[in-house]
Amino acid sequence: MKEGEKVKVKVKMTGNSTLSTPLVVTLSQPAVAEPAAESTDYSGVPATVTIPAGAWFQEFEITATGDRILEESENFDIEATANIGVTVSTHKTTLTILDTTGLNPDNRVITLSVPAGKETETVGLKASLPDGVTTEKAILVTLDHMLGAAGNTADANDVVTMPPA
Ligand SMILES: [Ca+2]
Ligand SMILES: [Ca+2]
Repeated sequence: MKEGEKVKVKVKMTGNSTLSTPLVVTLSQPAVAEPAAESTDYSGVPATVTIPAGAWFQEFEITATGDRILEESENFDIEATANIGVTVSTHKTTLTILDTTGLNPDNRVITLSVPAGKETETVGLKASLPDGVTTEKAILVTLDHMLGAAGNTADANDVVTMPPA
């Protein structure tokens, strides 16, 4: 599922024979390995669902949170447990939330800005993501000094410290 999207989840009995009495199914979300979705990344998973008498499934809807956070595609598990007679039946399924923030190339632009500095002044160089976009993991920005490039009228002798490449 993509961020901002809703998906219907069906909790169903194997086979398609209908139930004579309602069946309460407990839903839990066991921890998963990284990259794991946090609880803020999606909503709509109820603690229980009841498959009504005369039916063999029940549905609910999960919404993946739309955000402006650059992150990995993240997983979460839903485990369904029900007591069917004397048997405890368990089934686990994995859902993946696709990070649409990072799929949009406009959100992956790094802008370098540096104020004009007079000789003897120290100026700070800032690398930034587009307005409102944040990242869940650190982004390593590699700098190329481009010494000698056309248009570069200063050279390494004009600065005391160079930003690390
Ligand atoms: Ca996340
Ligand atoms: Ca995102």
